[in-house]
Amino acid sequence: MAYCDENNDDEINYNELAGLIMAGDILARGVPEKREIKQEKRVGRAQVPVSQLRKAQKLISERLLTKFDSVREALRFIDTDGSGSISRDEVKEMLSRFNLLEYTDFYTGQRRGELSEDVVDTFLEACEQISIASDADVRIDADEFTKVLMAEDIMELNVMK
Ligand SMILES: [Ca+2]
Ligand SMILES: [Ca+2]
Repeated sequence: MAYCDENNDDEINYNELAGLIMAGDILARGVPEKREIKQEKRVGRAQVPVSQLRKAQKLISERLLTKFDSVREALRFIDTDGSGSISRDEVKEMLSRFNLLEYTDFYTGQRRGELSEDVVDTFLEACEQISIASDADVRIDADEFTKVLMAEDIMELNVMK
């Protein structure tokens, strides 16, 4: 009672009540929301958030599997030097051709492409880890790239720490 009865007449008049309500309002707004910021796990040399790596793998496999009838066909397209394995440059070249790799538009100066260099590097790192795990050879062969493309969740391949 004493809290809102500003003129100490033991009665709360309209102004006093309004003042209290407004003060309450300000108080409510003034209290910062306690929000827990969950730190997302990051992986690879570039320390990319896991969600971005997952997104990259989904995007790349979706794009390839809509453009080509089979993974084999996609691989033939990516393996431009016909070496039977997929190099980093070949993957980047393919992503550029699909406009997936981030780049600056020459005419407008705008950034385009959905995947940053860091994310692509992390994706390639995952491919190489899978490649090494399967035959101790860093070169990514058809079976290994297929494994990456077809993975339901790239993190379940258990290669990125
Ligand atoms: Ca090649
Ligand atoms: Ca290999």
